[in-house]
Amino acid sequence: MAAALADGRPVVALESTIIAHGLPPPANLEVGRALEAAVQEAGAVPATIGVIDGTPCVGLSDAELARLATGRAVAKLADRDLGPAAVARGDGATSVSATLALAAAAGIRVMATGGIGGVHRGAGSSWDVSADLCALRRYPLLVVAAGVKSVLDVPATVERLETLGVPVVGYRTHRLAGFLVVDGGVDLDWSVGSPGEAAALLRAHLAARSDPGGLLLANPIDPAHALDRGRHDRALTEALGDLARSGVAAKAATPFLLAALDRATDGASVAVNRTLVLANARLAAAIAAAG
Ligand code: PSU
Ligand code: MN
Repeated sequence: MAAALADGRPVVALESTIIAHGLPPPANLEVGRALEAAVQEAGAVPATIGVIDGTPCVGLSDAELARLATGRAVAKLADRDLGPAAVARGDGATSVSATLALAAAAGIRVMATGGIGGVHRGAGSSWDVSADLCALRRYPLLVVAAGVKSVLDVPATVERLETLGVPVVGYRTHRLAGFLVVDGGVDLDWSVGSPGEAAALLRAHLAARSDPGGLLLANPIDPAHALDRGRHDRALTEALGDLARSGVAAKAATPFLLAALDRATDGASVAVNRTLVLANARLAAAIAAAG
């Protein structure tokens, strides 16, 4: 991976929290491997990022990926956790924010995930806003995601991204992608239509400001594979009810909600999540290759 970067070959960063905490076993390891294969097939080098025995790894081996997918004591790491995790010498899966921090330090400019974190419902009193948002402000990468996870307060997340100065650009659409469903319910000012245009967007973004930070490219799921809107909304109501009754909060909230959606849809949400994250990895690879 380091050699690939040094040679100027296209590299795509992939996160490991979606593997360790976002998807159930055994689908999680299978998806982790499929993401790397998808990036390779699309002409780029995958760098799945995580922390092994406290050491950040930009480009996990297959054994390390399996360790994060199956381990019991794998911490969920945001960017602020990287120092403490190094001292504790434990294993950790990197969320979008920690993945961006390590990818930026390695010189990677493109990353893929499923749906980014953001403002949680009820954040007006809980103040639960994902570190993903400040990380998008901070680290100069283009992040391909199917928008914002639909369990969140999506319009509030879009407002925060505006305040933070993070561009949100639709891929072949002027509507925000809706994670498991096609439409996220928010109009976007900007759109690009091809990997080449997205690569040009990244270059222009990095050139336009002295301290550019990142940008979000929102890639909607193929309508043929999306979760049916009614089924999604019913499952979401159930999942949010489960969360409220459970008392689960803070960093456990997102994994809890994704698992609750999985239960409420008899596994359909996991299949859709797999499809959209693979599509994002393919698009990210095409953008990196076009850059
Ligand atoms: N996208 C997915 N599934 C996931 C995530 C993203 O399709 O599990 C993870 C990412 O690692 C993201 C995290 O950074 O969820 C957000 O967690 P929180 O809301 O606690 O910041
Ligand atoms: Mn949080």
